[in-house]
Amino acid sequence: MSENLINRAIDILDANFQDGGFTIPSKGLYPFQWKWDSGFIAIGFAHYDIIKAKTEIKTLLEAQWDNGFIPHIVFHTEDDSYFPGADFHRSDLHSKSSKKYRSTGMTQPPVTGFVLQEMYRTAENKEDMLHFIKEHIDKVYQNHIYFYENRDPHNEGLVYIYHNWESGTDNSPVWDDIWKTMSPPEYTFERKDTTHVDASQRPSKREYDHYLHIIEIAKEHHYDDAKIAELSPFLVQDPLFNAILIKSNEALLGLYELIGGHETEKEQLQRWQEKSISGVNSKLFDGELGAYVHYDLRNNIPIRHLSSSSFSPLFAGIPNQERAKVVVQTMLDRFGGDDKYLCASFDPTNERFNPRKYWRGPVWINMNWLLYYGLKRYGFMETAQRIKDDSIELIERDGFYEYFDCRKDTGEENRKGYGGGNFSWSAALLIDLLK
Ligand code: 9WN
Repeated sequence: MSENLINRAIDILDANFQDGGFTIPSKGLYPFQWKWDSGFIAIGFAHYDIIKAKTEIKTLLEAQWDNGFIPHIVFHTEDDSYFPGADFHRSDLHSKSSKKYRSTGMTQPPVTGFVLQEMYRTAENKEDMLHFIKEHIDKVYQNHIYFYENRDPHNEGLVYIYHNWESGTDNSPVWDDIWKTMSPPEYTFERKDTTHVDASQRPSKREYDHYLHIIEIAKEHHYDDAKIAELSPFLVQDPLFNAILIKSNEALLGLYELIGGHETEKEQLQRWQEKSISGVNSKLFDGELGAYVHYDLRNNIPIRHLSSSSFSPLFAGIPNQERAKVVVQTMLDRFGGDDKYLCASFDPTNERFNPRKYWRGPVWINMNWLLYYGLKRYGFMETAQRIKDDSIELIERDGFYEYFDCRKDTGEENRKGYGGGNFSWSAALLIDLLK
């Protein structure tokens, strides 16, 4: 039976792989290459088609800017079925943007470091994979330099995101308090997402006004990082983004060790690690809530809500064992009732929770995958197994959706899968969980 599921997943990934050497997240809804999707997809490919896995990462890194930045969407093709597209984002405004590929001027969680490590772990031909890693690792390291040099204005070891799309958790209720501090114009534009997916499962028009407004401000300043840090109404230190950076630092350290030499890079990575781990623990851990929270750097205030991102530091080994126990207990108490699948993207006990709306409650397979490895890392084997079983059960029941209802009994209909169908990272990470 798991063979059957794996075969279905392979069919989806192969169908979503494009001639240009990249994989779309979901046909219709997302027609380009996305940064963190690309990484998760490569992890899946590595299990059965190492050439596609390598191509995916190579293509992404080809779109890197001269300052080390890797954009969140690379617009490889002309396609007006997605909004906002290349003409809106105008990456050409930045003097160091890629001359070859049009892209957005924002990024996404820096998964590529740990993805290279996962590809090495999975590859049968280690020598060949090490050769590939040697060719590409410096670009990933440059991407980390970009973050530490441009996104940490107070030198705290914590990098900021300047847009909710950079978090990957687009319409999380965590941002609601920030939207209250802004009053963007009511833009006129044509949404495309709601032609593919029921509007009740997507962000609202007003939320999109906020999303576009932040980009307009960044564009006015030609995507200059210093100006963005000074002026963006959205400036957040995100525990998920920082945990992923830390996990990728750790992976780069291990890979440079394997390659040999590279003392300067290793020392730098070590210094970043110490600073960032202590930064996340001292600034983003909320003792009362028993987990990590976001920090609003623009308004200098912690955003005291629990989301699946609150537990993601487990993935990067950030808490000590004692604190990890507290974090897992919080997850089980607030998100883990017998009536629920793990792990809701937002606190089910909070009034802002919505089990069908995107990042406001549904279960996401990429988050479950991170949490699974995080739980295993600390030896919470029972909870790790539960999160793995829940992920498989949801996909098996309803298919390879983008996100799923966390309630075992929805009380109305029994459907649990929402958003885009035949979703690439759900397929890719399921392969990894089952292999
Ligand atoms: C904006 C591609 C991306 C994911 C994000 C997810 C969604 C885009 C959108 O789709 O965001 O980046 O248009 O809604 O939230 O995590 O990378 O799958």
